[in-house]
Amino acid sequence: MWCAAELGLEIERSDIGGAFGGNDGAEYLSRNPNGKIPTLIDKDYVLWESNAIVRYLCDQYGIGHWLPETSRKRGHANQWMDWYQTALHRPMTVLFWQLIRTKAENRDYAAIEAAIGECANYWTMLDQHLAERLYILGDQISMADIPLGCAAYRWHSMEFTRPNLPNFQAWWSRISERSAYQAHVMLPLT
Ligand SMILES: N[C@@H](CCC(=O)N[C@@H](CS)C(=O)NCC(=O)O)C(=O)O
Repeated sequence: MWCAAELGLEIERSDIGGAFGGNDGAEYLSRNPNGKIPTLIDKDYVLWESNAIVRYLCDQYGIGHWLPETSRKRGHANQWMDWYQTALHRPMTVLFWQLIRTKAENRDYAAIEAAIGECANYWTMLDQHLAERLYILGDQISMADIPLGCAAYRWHSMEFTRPNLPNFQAWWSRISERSAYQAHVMLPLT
């Protein structure tokens, strides 16, 4: 939704899954057999996997810097997008489930500590990468910032002690000033 808003696209959002349900019904499963969200429906075109959706939106409707113009820049954008999915997503999901969706008395604090440490190591890599860049690919925001930008909000919105990562924090502050990010990402964690 953040990506679509940045591209100026009007998308009707239907809340599915979790407390809303509906992702295990035949209609939804016929579009996305995983029963997961998100699923994008663009006229007669159906697409699932969030990063694939971001790439498609930027490719089909992207303006200027959102879809990097060279293969090499797209390579780096894809690298960081996939890195989020394959490296950060798992420990970030542990934190989200433990701290947001599990009552305090039932939490696994060893798992939480381990996940904080793992995420901190990954965020430190990004912090080093951002030492000489405003955004993940350089001077301009691009599709590469979208998955990590969403995760950065969650990282800063849960209660635990975070390491001081000045470049990462400056990047996150920059992104947090964007109205599309505020409207679609900076929402209560539930
Ligand atoms: N790799 C997939 C992950 C999809 C996924 O796990 N979605 C979760 C939310 S982040 C979901 O559908 N949860 C609702 C449920 O399982 O009922 C993507 O990025 O789209």
